[in-house]
Amino acid sequence: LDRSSLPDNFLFGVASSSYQFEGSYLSDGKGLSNWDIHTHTPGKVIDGSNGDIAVDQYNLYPEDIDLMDSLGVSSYRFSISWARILPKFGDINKAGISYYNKLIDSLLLRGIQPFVTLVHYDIPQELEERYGGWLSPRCQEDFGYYADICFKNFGDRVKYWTTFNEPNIQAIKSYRTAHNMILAHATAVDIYRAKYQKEQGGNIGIVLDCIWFEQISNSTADMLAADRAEDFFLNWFLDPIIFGNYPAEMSKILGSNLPRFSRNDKEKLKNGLDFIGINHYTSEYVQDCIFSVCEPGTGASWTEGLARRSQENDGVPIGKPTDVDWLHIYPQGMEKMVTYIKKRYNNTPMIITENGCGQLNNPNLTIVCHDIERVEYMSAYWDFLLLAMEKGADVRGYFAWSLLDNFEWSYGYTQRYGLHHVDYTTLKRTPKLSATWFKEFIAGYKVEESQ
Ligand code: GCO
Repeated sequence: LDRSSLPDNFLFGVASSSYQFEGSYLSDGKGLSNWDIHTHTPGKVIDGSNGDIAVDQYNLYPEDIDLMDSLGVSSYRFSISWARILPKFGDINKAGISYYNKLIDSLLLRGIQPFVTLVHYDIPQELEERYGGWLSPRCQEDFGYYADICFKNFGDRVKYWTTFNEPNIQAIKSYRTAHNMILAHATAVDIYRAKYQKEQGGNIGIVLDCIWFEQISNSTADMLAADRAEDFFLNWFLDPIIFGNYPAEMSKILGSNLPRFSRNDKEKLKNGLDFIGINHYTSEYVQDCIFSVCEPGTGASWTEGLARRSQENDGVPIGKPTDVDWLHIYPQGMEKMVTYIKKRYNNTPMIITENGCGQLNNPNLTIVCHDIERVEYMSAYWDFLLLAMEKGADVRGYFAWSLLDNFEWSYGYTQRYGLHHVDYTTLKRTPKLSATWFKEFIAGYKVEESQ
């Protein structure tokens, strides 16, 4: 590893999200979120579980901050629960504001920068019921209203904001949803820039799921297909937010199935972020495919953009398989992904907002805590991240997913991503080998910096 390539003030962090961590889903005036309703619907989560308690960070945050302090991280990425701040539309819940104030102040006391996501999937159920959530353009104004409250109450201390976590996953089946989210992002960024940014001196960005698409052969057709796959997955969001419109190839293929931005929208959208948040875990192969097989316009499906995505080539997986079906260890993808984004978006500052590896549940604590695979994963991905940075990529931070094992959406508690093990009966946290590794890794950099 070449440690000299890291900039000053590089953020070393761990990441989390409100629904996956907080629990206390009815405490202190919180309203119900769409995820509260979703997980309480039978059949939606494979082990029938939910985030009612999750890992109880709402109550145990002081202990979790001790763990972060012991790791030596300089930042904590968490999301705010919109339904905790605005349980009923229009009315601010003071207890919700006060919870995040306590969390932020306790982090800062230990020298840990809060890095805040406004929406990490969970939104008030009320918005779903009133107009279908992100399916309606009405969400843009409501999101702006919520974002404004957050900037106003927390922005004196929060210097890193992101509007959405992985909207490209959330909107995967709907161009209309994506369109509304892109404009909602721009609405929040406008408010931040006009009212708060100068005085508060922070940065605002968005977090996308970034799968590296590797062309399956050297042919030009497959090369172009891999480009199209990225257009239909990542550039779908980043092009409008940075350049003011959807990727040209995407508009060409989808025609009138793709919503349009007005001239005003385009002006509002351009240069709409200060940094790009990259969640990178895995890579896939892409092969050119023909129209009749692909049925474009039906939503961002596995073969969209006339590009067939797969995890293997002739039966050989793209990287070492893990316990998680969609996650293969292909660390080269980190360098390729970062270099691709650097080139396409003129080296806009980038932050790795998530990187990590899942393990299946195992009742044996010793086995789960001896997570050699996660250590190998992180250290290999770091090698390739450093390579990209040595070649000039402007990467300003790295967050491991996650601080703790937690509620993994439709997989419930069957998959563990934590640097610390959580016993879901006692809620006891136990460091895994990867926690020790990350701590030593960060410490190595600190020693270097002070020499
Ligand atoms: C996501 C979220 C995380 C996940 C993590 C592991 O990617 O859906 O950002 O909440 O838990 O990525 O799958």
